[in-house]
Amino acid sequence: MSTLAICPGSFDPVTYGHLDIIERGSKVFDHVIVAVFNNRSKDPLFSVEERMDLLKEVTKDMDNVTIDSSSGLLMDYAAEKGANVIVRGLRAVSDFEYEMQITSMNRKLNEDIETFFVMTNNQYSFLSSSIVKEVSKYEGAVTDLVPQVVEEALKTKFTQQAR
Ligand code: COD
Repeated sequence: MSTLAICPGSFDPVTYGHLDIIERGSKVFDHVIVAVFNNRSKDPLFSVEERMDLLKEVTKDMDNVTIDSSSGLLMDYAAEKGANVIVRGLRAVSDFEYEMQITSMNRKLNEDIETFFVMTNNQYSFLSSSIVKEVSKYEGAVTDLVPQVVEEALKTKFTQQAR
């Protein structure tokens, strides 16, 4: 049986932490769809299209990874795609409670789709899109945290906002 995994998230914007999880997932599962969800409770910096474009650029060398988006329920999306796995990253113990909550809910919604957790590389355990945006907003260097194309997109976005 071939395995199709969904790696869902906000990716606002994609960081090296996200890439670490996507890459690890792509080595284990036959195909990975990275799905950008339009989370209405968050106020995103980048549009869904901008986030997808950045993801496409930074995953272009991963042959079994594709980028998509959705604005519905994750489990409906996964079932529609015929996925058997959800891949989520774990940074620290602080992620655990939130992940346990959404995984339990997701399992109630569809118990045929399993969630797999991947522990990030230690060097990214503190890294989040929010931290990257905060540092970049005040013109701090985020070179070690995001790919160059993302760093440039952040600079452009904050310059536009300052006008
Ligand atoms: N190292 C490792 N993993 C990381 C790192 C890092 N430094 N940073 C982020 N990650 C992982 C996260 O753990 C997550 O697995 C993934 O990367 C994406 O992270 P984010 O922060 O971009 O995305 P989230 O966590 O905000 O995404 C939330 C969803 C969009 C998946 C969620 O809101 C959702 O499922 N929405 C759809 C609606 C739905 O079905 N809701 C019901 C859920 S009960």
